[in-house]
Amino acid sequence: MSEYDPSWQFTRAITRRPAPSVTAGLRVVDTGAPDFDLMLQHHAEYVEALRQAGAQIIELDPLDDFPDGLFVEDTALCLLEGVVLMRPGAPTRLGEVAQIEPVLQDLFENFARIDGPGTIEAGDILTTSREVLVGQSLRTNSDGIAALASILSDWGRVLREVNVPEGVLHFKTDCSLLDSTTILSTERLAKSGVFSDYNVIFTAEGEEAAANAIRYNNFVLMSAGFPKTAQHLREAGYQVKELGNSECAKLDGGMSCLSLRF
Ligand code: CIR
Repeated sequence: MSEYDPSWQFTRAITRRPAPSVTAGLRVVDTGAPDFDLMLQHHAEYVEALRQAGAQIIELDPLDDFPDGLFVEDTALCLLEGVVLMRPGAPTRLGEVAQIEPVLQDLFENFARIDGPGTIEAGDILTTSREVLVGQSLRTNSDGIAALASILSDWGRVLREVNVPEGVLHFKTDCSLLDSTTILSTERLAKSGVFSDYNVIFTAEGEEAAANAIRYNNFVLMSAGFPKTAQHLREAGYQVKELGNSECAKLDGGMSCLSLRF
C-alpha cells in the first residue's frame, strides 16, 4: 500500500439516522417526497458499508427539528490538525452545528469555528493531500471561505478557492477524491481546469449524479444506478461498493453528505 494519506485513509465516521421530518428536507428541484422507510434501509446499508471499509462508527440520534440533519458532512471539516465547525448557508441548517459540536469536542483537541457573517458548508470542501479546495456556491460565500482560509493557514494548510457550476448545490456534488492524485468528476466541473494537476476519471454521460462518491480506505462507496461510471472505476482498479441512494438523492444528498470521516 502507498504512503498513509489522511484524505482517504480513516478509522472513524460519524453518521446521523434520518428523522421522519426528512420528508421536508431541502431540495433544488422537487421530485416528490422521499420514502422514509426505504431511506432508513439505505442509511443502515451505508453505515454497514462504512463499517466493512474499516470505520468505527458513531451513530447519532435523529433530529426531528432539523429535516436535513442526517447530512452531517455539512456541519464540520475534520482534519488531522483539528476540526472546524461550519456555518451553513441554509438558514434551516444553521442550528445543526450546535447539535454536533459536543460530539466533536469529545473527539478533537484542536477546535475552530467559522463565525458570521460568512457562510460555508463542508459539502463545498474537497480535501486532498496537498490542498483544501473550496467551492463558492449558493451556500458558501467569500466571507466564509476567507474565514476558513485564515484558520487553515494557522494549521499550515493551503486553501484554493474554486467555482461551482451553476445549478449544482455543492462543489462535491460534482466530484470526489479517489486517491492522493485522482479525482472522480463530472465533465461540466472539470472543464474549468480546476483539476489540471490531478488525474481525472469522468462520470459517464448522463451519470453526473455518480460524482459524489467516497473513498474510505480500500473502498469507493458510490450510489447505485450508474453502471458505466462504476465500470470505469473498476477498470481503473478501485474496489467499488454500490449503495441504494434513491431517497437521499431526492434531497440532493449523496454518499459524502451522510458522514464525517476522520
Ligand atoms: C441540503 O440542501 O442542504 C440537503 N438537502 C442536502 C445536503 C447535501 N450535502 C452535501 O452534499 N454535503
